[in-house]
Amino acid sequence: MSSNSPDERSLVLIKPDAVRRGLVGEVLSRFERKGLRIDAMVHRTMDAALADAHYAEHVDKAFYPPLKDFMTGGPLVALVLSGDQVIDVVRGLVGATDGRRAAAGTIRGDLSLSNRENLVHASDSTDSAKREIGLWFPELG
Ligand code: FUP
Repeated sequence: MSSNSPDERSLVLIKPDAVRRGLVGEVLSRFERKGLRIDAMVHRTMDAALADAHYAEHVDKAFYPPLKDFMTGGPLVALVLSGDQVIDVVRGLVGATDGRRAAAGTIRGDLSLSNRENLVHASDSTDSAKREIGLWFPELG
């Protein structure tokens, strides 16, 4: 990346469990205090088609039907974060997938006790980020 390239972007979802538990501010503040920028943000409910597209790599897995029910079962907050190495930085802040195993100090490690209701989604690569931002915020494409 050249010095005048724009910073990297990540697509983040503050999942329905976080909204239900009143943790949106807690999660957002961790990203803001780290120094990341919020480029876009929307409160919405994921429908079935968006769930299938967003989780394309998981649709055939046994855990997908309950995951889809959870993710479409209430409003969430979708955002685009930007900053230096934002994809890896956010994955570090979020922690391992299973909240029971995630390290203390991470969002999941501090606030989730579940492998499904784990509060946050964050893009895992630049290709995923591009694809996911296209799904959630096509106007940013
Ligand atoms: P992550 O990138 O950490 O969000 O994890 P994955 O892409 O591996 O999984 C996506 C989501 O599927 C997780 F956030 C939660 C859900 N999941 C389950 O419900 N059960 C599993 O065994 C694994 C993942």
